Amino acid sequence: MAKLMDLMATKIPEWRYEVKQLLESKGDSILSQVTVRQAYGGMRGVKGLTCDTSAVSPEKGLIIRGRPLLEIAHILPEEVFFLLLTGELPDTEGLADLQAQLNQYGDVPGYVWDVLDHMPRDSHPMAMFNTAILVMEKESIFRQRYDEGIQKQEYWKAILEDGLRLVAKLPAIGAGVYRLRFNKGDRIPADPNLDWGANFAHMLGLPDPDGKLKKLMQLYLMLHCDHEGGNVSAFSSLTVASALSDPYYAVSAGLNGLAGPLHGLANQECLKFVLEIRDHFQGVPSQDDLRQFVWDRLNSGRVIPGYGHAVLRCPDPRYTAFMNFGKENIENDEVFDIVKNLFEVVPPVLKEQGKAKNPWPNVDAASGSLLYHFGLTEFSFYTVLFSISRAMGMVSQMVLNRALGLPITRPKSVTTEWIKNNV
Ligand code: HAX
Repeated sequence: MAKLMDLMATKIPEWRYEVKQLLESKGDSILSQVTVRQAYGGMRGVKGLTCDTSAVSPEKGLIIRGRPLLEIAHILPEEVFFLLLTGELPDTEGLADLQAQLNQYGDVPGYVWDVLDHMPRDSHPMAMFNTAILVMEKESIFRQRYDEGIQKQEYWKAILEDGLRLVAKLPAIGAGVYRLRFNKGDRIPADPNLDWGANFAHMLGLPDPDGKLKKLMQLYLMLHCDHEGGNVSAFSSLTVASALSDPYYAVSAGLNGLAGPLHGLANQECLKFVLEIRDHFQGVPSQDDLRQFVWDRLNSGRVIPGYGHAVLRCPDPRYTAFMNFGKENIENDEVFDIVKNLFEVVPPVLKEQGKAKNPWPNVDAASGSLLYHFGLTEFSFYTVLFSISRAMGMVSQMVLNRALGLPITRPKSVTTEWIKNNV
């Protein structure tokens, strides 16, 4: 971590200076106006917060620190974590240093397993995962240093210390939840010779004779790392963090938002939908049958999981990266074939229906079929995978927000009466 911390310590004064200059020269300039529709519409499109780790372009999708996703889809999750935090990819030494830290901090306190052991056996894996994070709050270095009177300028360092310790433990917690919740037997210890993503695959304990599950996990954990600051999970966690609640509280809060079916849980819903299609047609349906099935679902008032997005207006590059992996590594698989065919069928149907502003697939449309192919078939677990990765983005954003000294989040709400009288 020394390298990461040192690099950030050299960059943060520059970033602070840049923001100070902007505030001085342009502090009162208008970023965006808010309409009544937006106030009732989830603040969609309102430009009211900043995020420097990543940006989502409607036409190009995720751009991490200026790098379009598909240009860096091959890098390891640890590398993207370094990139999110510093704006630079690590050199060999920086990567080795970060990996050594993650290995060192990877052990999960025994009381976490005691708590999880006592949760009802039918608890959702996300409830178990988020409980594990919250129960570790007593480990927070930030809270301890805050109580001792740490200077505001130094907050980010303690947040980063907490964030690294937390991120380091998430693969072991995720794999532990998997083995406990789905009766897979004892937990499997980490292998110190493996990287963060491969270790997660190893601790799941699924057969992986050709190492493809490890490769898929590295890709999965890289692709889900961040999606700017306004999505439900990022915004929730940053709001909680802005009250100076420590990263254990704040990451858990964000992930509780990720557990909703319109957000991260869509990956579980999406595979459920694809399996429903396979079972209904006893295999891969014709394009015509598939089109009718999609229409029937829409007409019954349900959404097509994995399609549409609040910001994107193009196929999600994360979907494209997953499909590229699938096309290279999967043959003769009904579930993956249905996912491929849905791409041909769903966008024209959504366009014809005319409601969804974005008819294209999002990240969740493809990921489940790949996990399913490589033996991870318990789809209620899928959002935990998403969470392990997304925690890197949340931590990076909260470190930067504290480094820039951003204040507590507090937008203003108005009553319907106020709108009637004042607009
Ligand atoms: N199927 C059917 N209808 C859809 C749709 C879809 N996939 N996507 C949007 N619509 C409908 C909306 O329900 C809305 O209908 P009403 O006016 O009747 O409420 C209308 O089209 C306009 O919605 P929108 O402005 O295009 O989309 P929103 O910004 O409101 O919502 C969602 C974006 C992602 C929530 C939405 O597209 C959706 O529900 N998709 C299916 C679920 C899904 O895949 N979620 C995962 C998103 C990615 C993510 O965050 N992963 O974590």
